Amino acid sequence: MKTGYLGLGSNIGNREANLREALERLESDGIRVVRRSSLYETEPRDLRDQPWFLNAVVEVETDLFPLQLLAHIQNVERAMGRRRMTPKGPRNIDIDILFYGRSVINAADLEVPHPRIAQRRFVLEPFSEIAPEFRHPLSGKTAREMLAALEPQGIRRLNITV
Ligand code: PH2
Ligand code: MG
Ligand code: MG
Repeated sequence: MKTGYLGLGSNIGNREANLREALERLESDGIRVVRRSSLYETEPRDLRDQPWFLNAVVEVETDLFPLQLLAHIQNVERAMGRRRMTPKGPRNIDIDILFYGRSVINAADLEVPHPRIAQRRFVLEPFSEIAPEFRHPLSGKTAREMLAALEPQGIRRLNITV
């Protein structure tokens, strides 16, 4: 059994309903959601000209191996009608593997830890809420430390968990 962290995002349609539907679909044989952050309304990063996102982070316990977990996540995204669109552009649902235990994975279609965690407030704020002392396996920095080192970015915590 491994502990993993997933980042969820949506900026199209009913964003909150999309995140909740994704969590419901994620929970199945071999994967259990054990902690949930608040919802955060966040300024779009990378591609700036798109609607604001709702983001959240969850902790999961899973028997799946990393590529099995990825396949399961992609099935959920597909079941929710996610189409391939502009890279980093608008999407009704996005589920990213942030961490898989303390594993470092460099496969063709899966990089773990997610390579942009340390630059993203929309990941680090919800992540620090549920795992402030988790250490990044490569940098050795805790979630709290990575967050403290980051410049301001538009973000607002909603008073509800995902
Ligand atoms: N996801 C991206 C690109 N930019 N910006 C915010 N605020 N939230 C996201 O989830 C997000 C983004 C690519 O996956
Ligand atoms: Mg993403
Ligand atoms: Mg993704």
